[in-house]
Amino acid sequence: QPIRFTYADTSAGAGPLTGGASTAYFVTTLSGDSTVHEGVLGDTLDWTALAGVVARPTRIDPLPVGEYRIFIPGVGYSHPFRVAKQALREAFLGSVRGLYHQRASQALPETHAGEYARAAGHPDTAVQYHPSSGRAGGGTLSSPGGWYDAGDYNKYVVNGAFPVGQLLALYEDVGDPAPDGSLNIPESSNGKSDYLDEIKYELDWLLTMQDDDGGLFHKLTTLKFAGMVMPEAATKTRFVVGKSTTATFDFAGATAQAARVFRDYDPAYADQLLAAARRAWAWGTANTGAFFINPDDVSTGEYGDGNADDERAWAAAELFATTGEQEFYNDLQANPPRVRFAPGVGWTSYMANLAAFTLLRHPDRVPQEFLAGLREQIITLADSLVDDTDRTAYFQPIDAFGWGSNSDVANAAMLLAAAHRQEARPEYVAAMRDAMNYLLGHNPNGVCYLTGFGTRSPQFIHHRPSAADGIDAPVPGLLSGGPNTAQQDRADTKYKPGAAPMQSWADQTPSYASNEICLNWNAPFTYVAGYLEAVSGK
Ligand code: G3I
Ligand code: 9MR
Repeated sequence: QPIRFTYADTSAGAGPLTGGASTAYFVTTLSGDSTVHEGVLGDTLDWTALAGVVARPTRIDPLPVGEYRIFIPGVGYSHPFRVAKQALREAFLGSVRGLYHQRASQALPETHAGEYARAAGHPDTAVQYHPSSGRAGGGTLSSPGGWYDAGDYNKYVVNGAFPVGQLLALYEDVGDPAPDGSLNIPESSNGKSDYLDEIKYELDWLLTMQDDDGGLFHKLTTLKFAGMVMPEAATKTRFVVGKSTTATFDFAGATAQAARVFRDYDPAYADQLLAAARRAWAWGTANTGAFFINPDDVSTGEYGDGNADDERAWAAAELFATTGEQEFYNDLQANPPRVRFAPGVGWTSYMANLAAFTLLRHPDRVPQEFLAGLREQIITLADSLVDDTDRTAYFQPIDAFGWGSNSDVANAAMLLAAAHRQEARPEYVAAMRDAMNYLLGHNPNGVCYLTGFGTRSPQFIHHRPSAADGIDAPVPGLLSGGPNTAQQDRADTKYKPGAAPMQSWADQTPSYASNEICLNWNAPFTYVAGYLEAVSGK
């Protein structure tokens, strides 16, 4: 297996180097006692260039496994960095364990959660129906479990189903990335994949959110966001709110895909998932315009989207890949997935990409001309992303930084992986690594955005348990949203004045617009880390 550089965790504080001429740099052992490589920086004498030199794996010969630093005379030493086989394995597992820490309705014992052990919160066994659900007065809903969406304690069907789809995509693309025993979760040693065990925790909850008519309630939430308290202390009344076309199609997509993936794990469960997906599909196609908007008395996450074409395409793609039935293919022809990458616009359009990934994954089922069109869309987009990583500072693929920009970086890398599965060109993997390096520290904030990993990582994420648990370090394995030029939280957050777009990030608890964590940001990170691990050495 070749050994590659990863995570050149350079310090943002170092500032530009001065001087006009080329400068020597040295890669040293951790102690600085011996030099294992030396080279010369180019004319652009700043940390961008320096980090670029070390992060581009092709530029210098691989070093033996170990820990190193970079030394520049007159500047000093970089943070230590590691050269390792399976360099991403721990971060990958950590990001999945991050989901375990998000479990609602369950106590996390010390055996699994270590110092982050906590009491159960939000039993959600008797949730009120909000009038917007169409079921007011009809008793209560039992809807326990699932993962908290983010730094808040609410549970949203759209943003539960979508990340489940991204996580299942990894399982389908590389095989089980976290077999039994690898995650130290309560289900470890039940003889089944830990990865699927963890995903099932969310699927089980999603299943409870399906109404008798097949439609999906949009979310389970308090009326307002809770204070920054531990789960068990956040006891305001929870409501089932809304019923929407987007939630329903997303649910159909995730459950139809899960029906395929969970077939070997538990055939009866797979049958249940598929039946639920079919009922959701029927409701969605009969109710195409039920777009969710927060009712006046509800101010929690909206996950609104006035266009369900991509959700519908995703649902149809999964149902078709699972069943092969013509009805779903006909729908795809009428509403083909439009592969899209739009950093800064948010997550709303990425379901179409999941549709395309799935159809390309099942070429035996899908007619060739349909596949050819999808393949071309993905290759064209991936090629432009490769160009972008060459052009942009820090070799990351985006040039607009909105809410959750780190997930845009990871979603770009998912597209690169999809292209790589079509044509195994090394530049796709190289660009994926660049994206991963950016997330793990090769960025102008000099920070590894995954909590608990790297030399410097966020300490003050907008995450209620992390803020309230009395432990200095945040819950590990959670990806900070990342730089966001819109700074919607600027009233509560002190951003660096004049920060460049890529620096528009604040490691401050109140910064919900740059430093929250979220399921649909962790999931593509998990995918990319898992994919890179799987192809490393191949
Ligand atoms: O699309 C526009 C873009 O055209 C414009 O240039 C830009 C500049 O203002 O704004 C873009 O829209 C923003 C969108 O995110 C995409 O970045 C909205 O202003 C912004 O309000 C929106 O933020 C969403 C946020 O909820 C607030 O509703 C995020 O996408 C979404 O990820 C986030 O999700 C929250 C849940 O509601 C609650 N749970 C936590 C979760 C993560 O913060
Ligand atoms: O804390 C909330 C966070 O979990 C949400 O993702 C975010 C989405 O808008 O909103 C946060 O709540 C803030 C609210 O929107 C505006 N006032 C400050 C709140 C945080 O203290």
